[in-house]
Amino acid sequence: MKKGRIIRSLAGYYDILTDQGQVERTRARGAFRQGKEKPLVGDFVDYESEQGEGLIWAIEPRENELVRPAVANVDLAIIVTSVRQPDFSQNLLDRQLVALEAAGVRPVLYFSKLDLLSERERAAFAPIFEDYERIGYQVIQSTGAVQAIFKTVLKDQVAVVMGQTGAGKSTLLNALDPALALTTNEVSQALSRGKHTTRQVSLLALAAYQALIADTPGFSSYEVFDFPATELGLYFPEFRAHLGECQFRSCQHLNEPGCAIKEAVALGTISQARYNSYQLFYQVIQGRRPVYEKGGKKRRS
Ligand SMILES: Nc1nc2c(ncn2[C@@H]2O[C@H](COP(=O)(O)OP(=O)(O)OP(=O)(O)O)[C@@H](O)[C@H]2O)c(=O)[nH]1
Ligand SMILES: [Mg+2]
Ligand SMILES: [Zn+2]
Repeated sequence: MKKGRIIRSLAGYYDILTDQGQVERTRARGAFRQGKEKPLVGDFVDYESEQGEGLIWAIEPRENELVRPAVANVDLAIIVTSVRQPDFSQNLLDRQLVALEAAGVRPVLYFSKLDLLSERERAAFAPIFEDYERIGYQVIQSTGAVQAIFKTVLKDQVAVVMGQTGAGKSTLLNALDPALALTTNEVSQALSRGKHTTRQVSLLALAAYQALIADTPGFSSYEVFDFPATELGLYFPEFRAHLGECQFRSCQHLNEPGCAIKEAVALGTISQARYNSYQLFYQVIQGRRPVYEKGGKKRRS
């Protein structure tokens, strides 16, 4: 049995990077194809292969796992958010942040297309960037010294870029290493045809950064909340500092009296926009009805 790491999956085939730096193409054994557990890009696997034909036999336990994009065992995720084309959506950004916090993957925020803004428009974004920095997130702007900053951020890391279709994920990776030569596309075309320029997740070597990084297909909406509403507050890092300070131990920070979170919002130490996201996501999770599957197992829709 050999060991390696899945760096690409396409139409039932998995490309595995070996310790020797070679790539071997395999399939997954039947149990994986039928079962709930599926090999993911980033997985460490045990496999057999001979003359270009191989089978994955076992997946090693994962350190973490993202549903969207589908990757496992990453140290950090770069959320690529455009300020224009497509327009900035704080809702979409916060959804991705919550999903990453829940999965235990460290987020880094990259804002693209700042060059498309006038000076005045750019100034209007400054307080938004500061809010995220105050929470403790690293914020990188496309007009900054992008390569130098990412040299530090990515060193020895396994990372994934995620974000809306056309946000500029592949463009960023090409800027970090032109040798990648990833295909990028005009946003107008991509959005109007509902087309993704990047169609698969693949883990690429950024040699100059001693990093592996996954380019992924973008999305137009992001609906992944795989936990009960009562947990939501845990995935807003700026709330954590106040947990335990509310009058009621079970405070959900909505309408309860003596809520330390709402107090912090009133004082401005927690941003109103982030609190709005919290309220909205709470309703989204609560409004979701459990789906009963055959066998009486309960699953969230
Ligand atoms: N002006 C400007 N254009 C950018 C910037 N980043 C990306 N673009 C353009 O935005 C378009 C979409 O970029 P892509 O890199 O293909 O976007 P993507 O996120 O990889 O999109 P998908 O693969 O479809 O998910 C391309 O035309 C890029 O040239 C930027 O910082 N400034
Ligand atoms: Mg792309
Ligand atoms: Zn509270």
